[in-house]
Amino acid sequence: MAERPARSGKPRGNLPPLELYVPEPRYRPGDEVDYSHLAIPDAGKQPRPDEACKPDETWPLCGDMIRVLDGEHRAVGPWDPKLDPETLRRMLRVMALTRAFDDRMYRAQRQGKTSFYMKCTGEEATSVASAFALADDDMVFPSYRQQGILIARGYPLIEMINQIYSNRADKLKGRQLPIMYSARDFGFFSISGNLSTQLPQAAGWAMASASKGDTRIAAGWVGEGASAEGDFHSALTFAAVYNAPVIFNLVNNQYAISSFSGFAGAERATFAARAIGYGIAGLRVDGNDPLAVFAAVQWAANRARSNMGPTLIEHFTYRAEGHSTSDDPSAYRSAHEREEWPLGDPVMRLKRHLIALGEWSKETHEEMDRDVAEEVKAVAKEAEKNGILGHGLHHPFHTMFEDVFEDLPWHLEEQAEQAVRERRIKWPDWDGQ
Ligand SMILES: Cc1ncc(C[n+]2csc(CCOP(=O)(O)OP(=O)(O)O)c2C)c(N)n1
Repeated sequence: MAERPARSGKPRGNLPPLELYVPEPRYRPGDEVDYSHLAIPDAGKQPRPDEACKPDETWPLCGDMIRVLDGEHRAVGPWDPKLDPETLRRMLRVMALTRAFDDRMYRAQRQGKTSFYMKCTGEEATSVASAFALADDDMVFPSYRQQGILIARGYPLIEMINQIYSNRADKLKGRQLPIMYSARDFGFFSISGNLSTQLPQAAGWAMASASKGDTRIAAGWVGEGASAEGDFHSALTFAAVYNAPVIFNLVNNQYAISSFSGFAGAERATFAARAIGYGIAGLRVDGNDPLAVFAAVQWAANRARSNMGPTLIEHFTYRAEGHSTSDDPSAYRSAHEREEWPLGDPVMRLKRHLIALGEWSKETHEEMDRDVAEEVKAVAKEAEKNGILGHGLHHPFHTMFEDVFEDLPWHLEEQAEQAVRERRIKWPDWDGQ
């Protein structure tokens, strides 16, 4: 019989002591940045399998990177979605508007008009181009960095700003953290701050859609950090088992607040590669190439809509700014990362493509930038008339007890009773429930 291990915790014989590996980011503040270790394939070289292919036929695309825009700003290869110039210009405008919106709201936070904001700078393509590839009534389960989807779907900017200011006109009555929008009529599920909940919800909604014989599909978004949550894995399992018509978008922007992607497993395998273990299709796409993002999401949408099942798409991108207004990335990463990022900027890449096509110019671009900045400024001023942070309570205090339960549960009734009794709140018609 084999000898039982000693209990002392000391190394036995010549066995090496066990060790843990702790990932270490390549660059810290002040470091020079060299991204030559990243394999960035040439645009146009990735094969485009049939949308009805077996999941494991997508395996090569889980390690490769789908790219359409080449170094000369031309659209090349089998993934070129061949969008007409008008659609390209609309896409560019929505991305520019999203960026202008982010810039204005970031400043508004610094001016004390709201407590919180999160930008998606550099990642606009992952939401805007995706939204362009989906049908407007497909249901989306976004995370907090997909404001571009709402903007692409034409949701009024003023509603977004009212929500950010938690003011009188905020449809969510100040009950959600700023930027946690909810827009049922736009097929935009309420944003939850709890990471990764989006994916099981998207899988569940897609299963319901299929079981009702509907034609709408679902799409969810998570960051690479959030993919380390159990919910991510439950969602992929359910979707695989029931062949749910759903797209899982994993936005790998390299960071989860201050944790680099290595802590979510990026050093071991690509995030797209996880798809194959679940038996679903996987694609890895240059997330800063709007045409590649559009093409990948369109592929996955066609696949889901024709009952060929779910797809996991890894959007390889870079979070160009801080995690949120509460974050200072200069404390944990090199400032050179942004300028050295080898995949460029999605807005600039689409701009240059349109110019290369002869469908755009430097001047029209500058004019558009002025227009979108003016548009956001005017809407923000309008929204301010409904109030901003610090202008008192915009919703009567007692509304905190309303709208959640049809009948107030006993413990909340007790709290409401106490609040009224102690005159801490004014509740004009209170007579107990
Ligand atoms: C379940 C859960 N755990 C932790 C947090 C705190 N938190 C908020 S955002 C964030 C980072 C998420 O990073 P990632 O998923 O990569 O998305 P990104 O912010 O980069 O878009 C963390 C840890 C949370 N909101 N929910």
